[in-house]
Amino acid sequence: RTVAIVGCPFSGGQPKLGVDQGPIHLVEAGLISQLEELGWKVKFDGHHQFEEINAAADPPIGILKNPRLVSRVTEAVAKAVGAHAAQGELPLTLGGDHSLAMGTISGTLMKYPDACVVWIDAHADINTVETTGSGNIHGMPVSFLLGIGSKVDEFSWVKPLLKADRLVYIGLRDIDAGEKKILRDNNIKAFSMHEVDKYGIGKVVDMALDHVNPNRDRPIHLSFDVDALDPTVAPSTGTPVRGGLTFREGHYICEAISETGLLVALDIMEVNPSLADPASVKQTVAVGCSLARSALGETLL
Ligand code: DIR
Ligand code: MN
Ligand code: MN
Ligand code: MN
Repeated sequence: RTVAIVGCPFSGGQPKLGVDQGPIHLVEAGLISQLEELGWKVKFDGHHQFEEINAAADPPIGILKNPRLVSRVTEAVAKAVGAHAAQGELPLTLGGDHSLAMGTISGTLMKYPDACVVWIDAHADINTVETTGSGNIHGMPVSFLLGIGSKVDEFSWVKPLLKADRLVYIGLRDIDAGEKKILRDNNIKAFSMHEVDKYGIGKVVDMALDHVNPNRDRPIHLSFDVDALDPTVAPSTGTPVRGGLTFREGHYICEAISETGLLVALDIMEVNPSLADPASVKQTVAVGCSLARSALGETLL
C-alpha cells in the first residue's frame, strides 16, 4: 500500500509561530524511510506551498482570526487529501496547526462518506463562531465539519458531512464551557483523561470504536493532536496541558486502530519545534514519528 505524505507548514489557525516547521522536522527526522521500512510505498513530493495572504488583506471576520487564509489553506488541503484518497493512497497529513483537520477530514469524507473520526486531543476543537473566546480557528474545526454554530460565508466550501455519532474523542482535559454544552447537546461521545484513568486505555479504545464503528466496517480517520500526550512526553506544542496520555497510551491508541485494518487517513498535528529546548524538540518530533509508525502498522513484537 501507498502512504502519501501531505506536509502542511501552516500556523494560521493559532497565534504561535513555529508550528509551520513541524512537518519539516518530522520529515527531516527520517519519517519517510521509517515508513518504507514498515513496507509502505511512500509518496512525498515536497511540503505544500500555500498561497500567502498578508494580515492587512485578512482582517478578522467577527472574532475569527486569519479567516481567509485558514479557509483557503484548508480547502487546498481537502483537495490534496481527497485526491490521494481517491487514488487509493492513505494520506498522512503533517501539521501545522489543527485547523488543517477541517481540510483533511473533508478530503477523507469525499472518498469515504461513511468514515468515522477518532480525535485524540487535550482539547475538543469544537468552538463555534458563537462560543470561541480566542478566535483561533484551530479551536473550531470540528464545529465546521459538523455544521453547528452559525455559518461564515468564507467557509462555505466546508460541507457539514460529519455526523455527531461518527465522531469520538480520547484524551480531553481542557474544554471551554461553551464546548462542554456543545458536546452534551449533540450527544458527542468523549473519553476524557478521567475515563482513561478509570477504565484504562485498552477498554477506552474498545468503547470508542464500539461507538463510532460498532461492526468494525467503517473507514477510520485518526486525527492526533500531540498535545493529547502529557507535556512530559510531547513538550514542544503550542497549548500543553498537564495530566495527559502517557507515551504508551498514545501509542496504544495508534496500534489498536492499526489492528482494525480500517485506517484510511492519519493526521499528526501541532508539533511546534520552536517551543522548548532542543532536547524537548527532538523528543517531540521523535514521538510524532513513532505515533505515525504505530498507526501504520509498527508492532512491538
Ligand atoms: C481553546 C484552546 N479551546 C480555543 N484550543 C486549543 O482557543 O478555542 N486547541 N488549544 O488545540
Ligand atoms: Mn501531495
Ligand atoms: Mn487540536
Ligand atoms: Mn489540542
